[in-house]
Amino acid sequence: MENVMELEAQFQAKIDRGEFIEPKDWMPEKYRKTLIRQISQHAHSEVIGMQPEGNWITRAPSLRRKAILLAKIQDEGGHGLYLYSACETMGISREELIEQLHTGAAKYSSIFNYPSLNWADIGAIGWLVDGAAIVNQVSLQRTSYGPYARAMVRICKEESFHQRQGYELLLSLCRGTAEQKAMAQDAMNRWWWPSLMMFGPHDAESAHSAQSMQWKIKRESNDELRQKFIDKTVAQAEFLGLTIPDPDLKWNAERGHYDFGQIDWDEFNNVIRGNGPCNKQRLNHHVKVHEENAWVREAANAYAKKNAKKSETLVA
Ligand code: FAQ
Repeated sequence: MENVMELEAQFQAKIDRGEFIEPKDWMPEKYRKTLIRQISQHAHSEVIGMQPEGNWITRAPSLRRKAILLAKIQDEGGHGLYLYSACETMGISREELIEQLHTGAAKYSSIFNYPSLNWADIGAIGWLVDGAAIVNQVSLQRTSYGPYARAMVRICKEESFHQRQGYELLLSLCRGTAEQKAMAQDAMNRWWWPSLMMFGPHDAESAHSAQSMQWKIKRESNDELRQKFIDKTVAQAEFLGLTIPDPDLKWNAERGHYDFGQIDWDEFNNVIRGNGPCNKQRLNHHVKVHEENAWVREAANAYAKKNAKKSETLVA
C-alpha cells in the first residue's frame, strides 16, 4: 500500500508534467479544500455579480442595449452554474455551497459590493470588471484541475464579448455630449481602483498564493495579473479620451510596464469583511430570492424522482 508521501509526490509530479487532475484522481485534502474555496468564491461572484447590472435592465436607453444587457446577465448566471458544477465534482453539494455564501463562510468578489449609480457604470463594469476578470480567467484556463480549466475556456469566450460591449457602450458615451462624456469619466473614477482590487492582495500579503502556485491552481500571481490588466487598459482609456484616476500612473521604460499608485487596502479589507457599500443589500437579496424560489427546486426534484421511478419500472 502506497503511503501518503508517495501519493503526494506522484500528485505533484503529475502537475509538474502539466497534466490535469481529474475528479476521481487522488488529491491532497488541502488541494481539494483550496479549490472548493476558490471555485465557489468564483461561482458566487458570477451570480452576485448579476445584481449591479440587473439594476439597469428596466432603464437601458434602447431596445438594443436592453437585449445586450439581458444576454450578458444571463451569461453570468450560466457561468455560475458551470462553476457550481465544477465545484460539486470535488464532493460538496450545491446546498452546502449556498449555505456557506449565506452564512458568510464563503466570500465573493469585493467588486460586486459597489453600487451601479448611472448608465455609464454598465459600460465600466463590462470594460473594467469583465476586463479584469478575463485577465485572471485566461490564466485559469491552464489551472491544474480539469473541470475548472474546461469551464474557464467556455467562460472566457463569453467574457470577451462582455468586455467589448462595455467598451462599445462607453465609446458611444464618450463620442456623445459633454454630459455623457462626464458620466463616463465619473464611472471610470469610481470603478478603476475597485477593479484593481479584484486581483487580491499583493503577492507578499497573499495567504494562499505560494501553495496555489506550486499546485498550479494559480498560474500567475495576483501582482502579475494586476500589472497585465493595467498595461493593456491604459491605451484603451486613452482612446476613449478618459483619464485614469491615478496621478502616479506612468510608463516605466526600464520595467517595460506602467507604474501605478497605492491601492487602498483598508478599503479592500473593509469590503471583504462585509462592510462595503452594498454587502448587506447583495446578500439579503440572494437569501430572499433563494427562499422565494424554493418551490422551483422542490418541483424539479419531485419531477426528477418521478422520472427515475418511471425508468426503473420500464427497466424491470
Ligand atoms: N474579493 O491569498 P489570496 C467576474 C480573499 S468573476 C474578495 O490572494 P487567492 C465575472 C481570498 O479569497 C470575479 N475576496 O487568495 C463577472 C482569501 O480569503 P480567504 C471573481 C478576495 O484565492 C463580471 C484572502 O482574500 N473571479 O468578475 C479578493 O489565492 C461582471 C487572501 O487572498 C474569481 O473569483 C477579492 N477581490 O487569490 C460577473 C477568479 N481577493 O478565503 C458579473 C478566481 C482575495 O482565505 C459581472 N479566483 N480575496 O478567507 C482567483 O483567481 C483567486 O481566488 C483570487 C484570490 C486571485 C481572487
